[in-house]
Amino acid sequence: MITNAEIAKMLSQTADLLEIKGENPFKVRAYKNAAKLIENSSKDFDKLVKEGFDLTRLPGIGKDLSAAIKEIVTIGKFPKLEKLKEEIPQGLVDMLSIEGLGPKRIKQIYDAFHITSLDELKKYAESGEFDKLPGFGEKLIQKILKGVKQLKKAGIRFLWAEVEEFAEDLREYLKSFDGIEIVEIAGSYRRKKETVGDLDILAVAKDYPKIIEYFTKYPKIKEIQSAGLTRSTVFLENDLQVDLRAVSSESYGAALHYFTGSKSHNIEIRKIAIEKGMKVNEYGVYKDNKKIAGKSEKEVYESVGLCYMEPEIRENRGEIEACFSKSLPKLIEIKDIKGDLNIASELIDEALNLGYKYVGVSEKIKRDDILVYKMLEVDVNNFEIKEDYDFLVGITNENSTTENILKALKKIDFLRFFRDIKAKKELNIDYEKVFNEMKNKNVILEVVSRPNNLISEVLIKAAIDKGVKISIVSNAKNKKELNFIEYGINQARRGWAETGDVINTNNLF
Ligand code: DGT
Ligand code: CA
Ligand code: CA
Repeated sequence: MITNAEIAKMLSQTADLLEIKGENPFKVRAYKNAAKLIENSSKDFDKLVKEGFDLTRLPGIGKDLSAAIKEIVTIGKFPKLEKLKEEIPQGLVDMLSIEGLGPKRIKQIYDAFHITSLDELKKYAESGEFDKLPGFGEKLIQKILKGVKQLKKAGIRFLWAEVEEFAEDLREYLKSFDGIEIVEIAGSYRRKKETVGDLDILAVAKDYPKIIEYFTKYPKIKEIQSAGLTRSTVFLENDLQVDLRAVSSESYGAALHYFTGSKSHNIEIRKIAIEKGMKVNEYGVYKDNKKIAGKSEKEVYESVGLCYMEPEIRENRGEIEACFSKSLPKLIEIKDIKGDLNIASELIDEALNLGYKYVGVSEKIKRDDILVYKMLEVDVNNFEIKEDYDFLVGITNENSTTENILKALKKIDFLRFFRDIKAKKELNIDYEKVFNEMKNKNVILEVVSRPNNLISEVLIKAAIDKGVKISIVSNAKNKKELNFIEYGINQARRGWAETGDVINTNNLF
């Protein structure tokens, strides 16, 4: 399912890129108009296409655009746009998101100086070169410089686990403010997303301006970008951006809902409210201009006829439909975990201390107080088994192919997928085929909890939907890393995992 907004965005991006390329202005205009038409239409274009509606009957939609829209709906992306993105230097595409720089000005700058990166853009803007260009005044140049700065910061994302310590320390700091009522960290941090762009903190306090002032005195702040009466943005020592908003307790629930996101979840909720003649914003839920909810999140959801949804699943991936069909998952929790099937052998005593009933290690060890399984790890690309084992764990690496994996699935009991989040590297395989075969052969998906190696929640969900079971493991090499399991659980929750989907929640294993 693709939304009108998403289709419109692809078409308008295509128009921008065509314009930067210097394409025929009529063509550019046609794409822009189509984007506007779709964005403002009350009809669902995804549905229109699927019902076989003849799009050329709409004003301004010719044969080419009709084919383009059909392609977008059918395959979820627009190949022409992908191709344009490949042709046009990334720097120029990035410049489009700078306020004040549209395709015309970007082309103007490119034609004059052949600039293709943000760094060059900054250099030229600072050196006064742009003064020579018609229409480039001091105000615009300052805007461009501010935009470059923001864009560069926006590019940095942190692993959730990397910001945890900072976030929790800051939470404690704010909680110690005199007169504080509530502190909550919303945004992607609350949704436990594997990476976090910035922190969005909400505070309810009797004295608004004073909490802002107190916040800006947090010792780990490197730079204060802004500090107003009710909101402030700062950068911490590690370059992490933090936004703080002071809100009233009357609208706390609405603010928490709004700033927890995700944006696309919020948009869907607002649509549902509108259908019922209501309005939802960060201050509350309104009907006939009267506020009917806002104090708690639960109230916000219920007032528009929806169920409360856990932050981890607020990604517009079917949670709203699941609420309507009463099939929302009851997400797994840390207390459900009964064992950890991937730890270093030296950690068995620690695991016992955690209350685990069984563990998996790489050696054969016999103990009376805890069940110890020998997990033999093999490279799926090529392996021979020469040892005894209890379970065989197939390990993939960057070069593993669908074929390698399908072959290995005949022998292995567990499968671990390669992923390096920071390096943006992951397997390029046919996951659907692999999950189907895992289900057939009863092979368990091993979810490694190392923050940089977490399998994506989308894949966890897809595997579970096929009936594949998962095992959440810490992969701990030392005592501290046994707690990594929390990250794996977060990701599994984002993948809609329930206790029954996770094998190491079971006592009898
Ligand atoms: P991040 O920081 O990139 O990891 O992701 P988020 O989800 O924390 O996003 P952020 O920090 O830009 O905004 C925090 C929340 O505020 C977001 O999840 C939803 C809400 N929000 C921000 N902008 C918009 C918007 O334009 N429309 C709506 N409906 N909600 C928004
Ligand atoms: Ca955020
Ligand atoms: Ca933010």
